[in-house]
Amino acid sequence: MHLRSFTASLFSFILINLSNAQWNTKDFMKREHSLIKPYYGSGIDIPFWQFTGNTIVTPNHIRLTDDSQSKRGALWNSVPVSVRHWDLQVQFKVHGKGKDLFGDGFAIWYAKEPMVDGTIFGSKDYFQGLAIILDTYSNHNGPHNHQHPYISAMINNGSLHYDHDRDGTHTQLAGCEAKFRNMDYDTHLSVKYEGDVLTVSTDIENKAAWKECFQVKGVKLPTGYFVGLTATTGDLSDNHDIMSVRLFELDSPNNQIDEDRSNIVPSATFFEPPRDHIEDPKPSSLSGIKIFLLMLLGSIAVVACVVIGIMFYQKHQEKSRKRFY
Ligand SMILES: *[C@@H]1O[C@H](CO)[C@@H](O)[C@H](O)[C@H]1NC(C)=O
Ligand SMILES: [Ca+2]
Repeated sequence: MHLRSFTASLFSFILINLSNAQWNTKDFMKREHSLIKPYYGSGIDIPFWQFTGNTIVTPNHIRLTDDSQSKRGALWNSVPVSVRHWDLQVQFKVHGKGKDLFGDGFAIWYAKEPMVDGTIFGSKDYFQGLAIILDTYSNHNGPHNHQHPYISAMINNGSLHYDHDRDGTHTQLAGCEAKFRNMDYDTHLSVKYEGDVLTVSTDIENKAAWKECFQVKGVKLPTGYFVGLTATTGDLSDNHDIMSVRLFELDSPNNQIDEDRSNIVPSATFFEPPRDHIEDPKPSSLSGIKIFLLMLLGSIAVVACVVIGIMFYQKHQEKSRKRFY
């Protein structure tokens, strides 16, 4: 064990015992990737962070969009993350006037290119990296396998397009429903990347505890990407507020020596089966046997009709004859 991690373990052991068994990771927090109150340093800049679009900084939150139409805001960390294993914890608040109609949502990024305007909740499509999307509005016109708001993860090496019409479901790794909107209390999300395992958890029920949303293994992300938060409104709107961002460095699992990840391409081994491929009606779904049986039934019906018709006609003819003679 390294001296540093030994000291860290010892320190956390003491902290756990001192603070009444409450896990306190403050000492692993990477200040250069975190955003906590007060946001401003000595000047008008937020140290380590850049923002753009309609983003507004107030003493209590950073508002990516307000509750009005066609807004777009972004907040990006200006220092690339060199830490290999991390836990990114975001305290946020999504709220607005809308009771049934609101949108569009926001995204948490670990991406190669920060501060690039685009169509995926305020950042670029065909991105490289990881997107955690908190989608509050269902753009899909058909039946849904899930409710909104919906949290999902997407890994991209620059080749995949996020399809809003299907709410990104055919490129997502995994997702979960999460009712995080219009809460009176604080809502939190954790994106943990440890080993090659991505775990997204929420704390949206005011229980001060993480609840797993999903976990995906086989996720490979390079070091040196940027943390970002972006949001958009369209015809529908919401306030998308960020209260704090904290990035904690985690020890490597099993204390292994980590391979160099600075030059790899983002990839994921497991994808969810695309929803729409299941729903789309298949024109050739009638098997041969079924078609044969249907045709057989049809011909029996036709024959029966003809036979009944002939019988009816003969009866009629007989009747006519009787009447004549
Ligand atoms: C990028 O991802 C796509 C789709 O997952 C895959 O087909 C392609 O081979 C990947 N390209 C690279 C360079 O990894
Ligand atoms: Ca959507």
